[in-house]
Amino acid sequence: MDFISGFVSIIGSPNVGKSTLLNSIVKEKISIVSDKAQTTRSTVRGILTDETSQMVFLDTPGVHTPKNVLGEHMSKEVNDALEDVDSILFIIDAKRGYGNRDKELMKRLKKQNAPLIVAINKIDIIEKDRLLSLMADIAAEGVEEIIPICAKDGDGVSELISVLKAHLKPGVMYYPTDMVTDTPERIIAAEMIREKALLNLREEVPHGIGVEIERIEYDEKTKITSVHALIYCESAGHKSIVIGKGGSMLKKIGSEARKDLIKLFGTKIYLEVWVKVKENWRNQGSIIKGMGYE
Ligand SMILES: Nc1nc2c(ncn2[C@@H]2O[C@H](COP(=O)(O)OP(=O)(O)OP(=O)(O)O)[C@@H](O)[C@H]2O)c(=O)[nH]1
Ligand SMILES: [Mg+2]
Repeated sequence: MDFISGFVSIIGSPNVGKSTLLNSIVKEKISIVSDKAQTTRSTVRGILTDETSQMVFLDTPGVHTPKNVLGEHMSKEVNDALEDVDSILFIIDAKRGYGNRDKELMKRLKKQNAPLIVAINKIDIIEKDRLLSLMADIAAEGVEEIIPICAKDGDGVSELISVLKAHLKPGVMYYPTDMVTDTPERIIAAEMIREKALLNLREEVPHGIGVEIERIEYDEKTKITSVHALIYCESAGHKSIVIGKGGSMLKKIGSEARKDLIKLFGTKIYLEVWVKVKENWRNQGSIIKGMGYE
């Protein structure tokens, strides 16, 4: 049998569980997840390889109307991910239902020249009747493959992978067999710190957070990896919230991030985080690029 391979774009509104699904597919945490909308800012590739096939999943930013240069970058990431893919996986949040934004997106995705598969996520928090009526609404759009899933627990994920596999064509192996993502460690480390900031901060503060890794150094003698990071925020007021009373918030973000970094690097971690104010940085191309969003 010929080796089969292909690219699958994971597309959907913000917060529907695209990144949770990617992590569940590759069984590793490569894309950050939070309860805030617009968590993912650049496409993350997840690679699933077995003896006969390779699938490259593209976890894209949630589709929304851009309000700044960073938002425009995110929209471009979505557009790029729709070019030259072998199938499109449209994720709908079962709890939120099939709303206007999803209907608009459906129109756009149906026009693409690739098979469209819909996964209804978060079925753990809705009633069966509601799921059935949601499936009927989507079937009425002419979509043939609709798969209910719970990305968080992994329910339905292997069925979904089988459906997507059926759309692969004979092709090359794009990445080495043991590779799970092509995101550099430096970027994953920055994202892990940003995730902890997103999880701990509220209202408009998290949206204005950016993380840059200044240096990563490994010391052979002590076997400690030192990670030097900068958290950018948009005002002095936000900075004092990020630091917290007596440094408590920054300490919490740092200690939660350190746990993920230990897993990522497989060593002990010394983490140093500084907070800097950069007003309006989400409209400054050079800073956005410095954070790896390009
Ligand atoms: N109950 C439930 N919650 C889920 C499920 N999948 C994801 N979530 C939650 O939904 C929220 C958003 O998840 P993400 O994976 O960050 O969503 P996303 O679509 O990548 O979001 P953006 O990157 O902002 O577009 C998080 O709080 C997840 O824990 C699920 O199957 N069930
Ligand atoms: Mg995401």
